[in-house]
Amino acid sequence: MKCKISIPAWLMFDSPPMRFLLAVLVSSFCILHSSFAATQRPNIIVIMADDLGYGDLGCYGAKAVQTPNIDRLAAEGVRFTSGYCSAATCTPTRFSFITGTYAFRQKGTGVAPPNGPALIKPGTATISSLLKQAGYATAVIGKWHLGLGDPKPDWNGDLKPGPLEIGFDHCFLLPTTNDRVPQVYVNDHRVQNLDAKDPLWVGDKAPDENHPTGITHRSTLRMDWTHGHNQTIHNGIGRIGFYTGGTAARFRDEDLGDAWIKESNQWIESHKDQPFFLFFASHDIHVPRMPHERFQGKTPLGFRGDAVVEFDWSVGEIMKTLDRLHLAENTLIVLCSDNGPVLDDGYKDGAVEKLGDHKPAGPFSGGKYSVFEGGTRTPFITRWKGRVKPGVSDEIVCTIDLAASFAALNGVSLPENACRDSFNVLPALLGESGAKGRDHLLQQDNNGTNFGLRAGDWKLVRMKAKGKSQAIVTKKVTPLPTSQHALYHLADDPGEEHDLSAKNPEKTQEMIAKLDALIAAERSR
Ligand code: NG6
Ligand code: CA
Repeated sequence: MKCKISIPAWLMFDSPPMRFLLAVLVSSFCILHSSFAATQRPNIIVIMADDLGYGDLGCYGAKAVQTPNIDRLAAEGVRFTSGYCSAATCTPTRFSFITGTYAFRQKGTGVAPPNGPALIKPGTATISSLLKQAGYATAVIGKWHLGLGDPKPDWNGDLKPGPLEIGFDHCFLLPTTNDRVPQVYVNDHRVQNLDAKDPLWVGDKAPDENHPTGITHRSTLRMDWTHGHNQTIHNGIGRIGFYTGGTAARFRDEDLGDAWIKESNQWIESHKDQPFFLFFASHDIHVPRMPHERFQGKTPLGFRGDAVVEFDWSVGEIMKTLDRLHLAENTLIVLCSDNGPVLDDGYKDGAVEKLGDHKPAGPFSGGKYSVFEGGTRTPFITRWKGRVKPGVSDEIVCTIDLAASFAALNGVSLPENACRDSFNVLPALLGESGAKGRDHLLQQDNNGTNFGLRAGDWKLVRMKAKGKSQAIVTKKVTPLPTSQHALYHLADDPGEEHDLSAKNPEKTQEMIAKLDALIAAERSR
């Protein structure tokens, strides 16, 4: 017997009542889905300090300088004890942060000169292009130092390629460093406030023999130099490189911190209704350290400590803006540094004389320029209010991992040949219990001449030249390895003072082989 089921006409799929019901169901699913996605797609702000050491913040043990804002950020988030940048100077760390690829894999990524070309080629998948692809508004505000233009910057024309050609919608920049000429802001493709009648010229040789320099006019300087920094004088301070013109465009060093905050506040406010990614690249605490007058004298450490206070103020201003706009619970902040600390980096600013008991690199050896831990193990804090459980994490995470981790956060898959050394450590960044960070990390100096390799608690140091090439950058005297390779056990010897390679030949060989393989391979992801 056949059973015949008759469906009432209103239940047919193409009937008007059914279409209405389906439409209601689909749209409520979409609303639900998008609010879920919104809570999973936070705004992202990466705050990168310049030359800030592991021991320079209150929450990392500093006593001589107070950093209440960053301490609060740490208390509300995760403070990492093994957070790293990938290189011991600025340009390679920033290169690998943006590209997710170790800088030594591309030649010419050491400290960029004033007229250096754009180091990241348009078309490269970057942390910003990946987030833009995920629907984020993107901006970089502050120090760039990754070159502009090809083959060199056109200071009076369009400065491109630059950030806007690699995934940033907006940039407001200090083009190289504050100690390298020219001292002007770059707003998107142009030098800001440049008067066409007073063109800007930048070069590496004096334009004429009467050009005043830090050598010919040394007695007029308000901050004397100790090495380098004796070419063109601006704001009473000698710089690296030569320039003329662009007078109306020049900034006062004291005003940089305020300029970054003003621009950031405006940009955040005008993008508050969509996911945004801000790379906030402070010039603090790089030389010449010349914080705003209101911060000068705030610490017993001289301008180096006062610049840390200015940096802490900047972080506080960003936190205030997020609170005011009710964005703190929907914003992931990552605070990091581009390399370890240095005291005398070319100017007599009292950093050495006024150091007292302050330990810029905390318990570590070395600092900026060095592949000992002090060169790359730096403050690293994440905060996402309401999402990240506050605490302290010993997991190994690195600025190079942010590209893959943020892509994962947004469900964006990485192109096969992109971000070749960036690992997704998102669960560790979010402080999830049991989440693992990296099992190894390669550390490089400026040009990839010397290397460090951390694997678990073991650390291999490879010096190109025996017993040479480590400047003493903080007052801590670093015992130099007496052979090309040295092996340390970081859990027992965080200061890398006892070379165990002779006692542990097998471990040493294993680490050497791993380092060789990482260097030879084109990728580690
Ligand atoms: C060095 C500079 C140093 C600093 C560094 C780059 C001299 C003697 N030294 O060449 O002052 O500018 O480059 O620093 O000129 S970084 O943080 O941008 O990598
Ligand atoms: Ca730096």
